[in-house]
Amino acid sequence: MAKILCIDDEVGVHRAVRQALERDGHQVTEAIGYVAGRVLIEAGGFDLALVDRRMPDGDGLELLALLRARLPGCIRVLLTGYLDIGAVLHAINAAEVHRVIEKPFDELRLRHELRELLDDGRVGVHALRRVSDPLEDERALLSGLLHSASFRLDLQPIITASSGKNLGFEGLMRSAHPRLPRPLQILEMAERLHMLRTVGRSVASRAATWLERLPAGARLFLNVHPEELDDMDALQSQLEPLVPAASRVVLEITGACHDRWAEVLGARLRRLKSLGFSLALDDMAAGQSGLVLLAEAEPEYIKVDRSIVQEIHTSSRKRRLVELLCTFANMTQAGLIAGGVETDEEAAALRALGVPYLQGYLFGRPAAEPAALSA
Ligand code: G
Ligand code: MN
Repeated sequence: MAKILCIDDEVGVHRAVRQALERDGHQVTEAIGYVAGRVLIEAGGFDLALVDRRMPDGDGLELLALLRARLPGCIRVLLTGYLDIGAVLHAINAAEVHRVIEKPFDELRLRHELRELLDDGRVGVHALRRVSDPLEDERALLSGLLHSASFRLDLQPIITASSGKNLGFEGLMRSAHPRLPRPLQILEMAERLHMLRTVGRSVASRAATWLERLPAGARLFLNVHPEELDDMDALQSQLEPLVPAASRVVLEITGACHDRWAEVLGARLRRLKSLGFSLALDDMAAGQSGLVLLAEAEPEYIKVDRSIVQEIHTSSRKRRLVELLCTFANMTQAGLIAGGVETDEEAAALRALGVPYLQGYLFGRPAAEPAALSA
């Protein structure tokens, strides 16, 4: 924590400085104008001073000279709206200022500059340690990853059971980042930092690129995070790059966790449909509220969860359940997709039950360059 003196005639500047620096745990003392500043400098006890160049009742450069004489250990920063080159150069040459910050400044930049100054032993302040903001470091890490090539949208094929042809692909996030290798880690971090939208935008832009490459008839299935449905305006703007190709895009809504707003869900999902997107109900049978969604969402596709598909050939109850879903899907003109198919036995049992679409490692893992596209 550093004791910071801010001398400026504008109340708005004080507010911005206080807001920025108190976040880093600093104690900010305000002086409105030259005269008030002079009094506080005489009183002393500051580690760093921010001084405005031009104030109605006096010149900030004079105060900087005074600071240097009275409080030589105090770091001196000149705030100036007009880059008054001559006077500023003079001040720097006379070693009256350590740094010049031009107004208006943004909060992050101010914090960054002051941290550098407070960290820098050469300006004579040894007692101060950098107070780092772990949240900000994490935000920078995540944002860096999302904008880099280490963050990918890999594609896994979904095939038509009868012909073996591709219905399309599900886009799945993948990361090559050593600190955040798993998609779930990325989502958890994004949730915590309120950055799900940044993730969504990054996925949408990669999806738009894929749509340019996929065969015209192929569908692209994309997972929508439940929290994204809380703010439909934000979701719509996030999906904007995909709207021109919306008829080829299927948004997967998970059936696992929508209890808290089942009543409003229908209207929200209709809005996505009105933009031209199709819907798939994901993780059917894995969560607790899938049935409500089957009624509310009127999905074009229903995806049966891996937990039901696994070892289905050995369980008559699992087969009866899939049979039931097959009937429901047929009656509502929805396509049933069985996910997580790993073995020939599972695939054979699903085909025998009449499941029209299959997805799983047996047919292809999520890949950065799916075989079906290079063929
Ligand atoms: O819930 P959702 O269907 O979106 O989950 C997709 C996840 O399931 C992805 O992480 C994908 O890699 C994984 N997955 C896809 N196919 C299989 C499979 O055949 N077996 C297993 N264990 N996981 C799979
Ligand atoms: Mn999915």
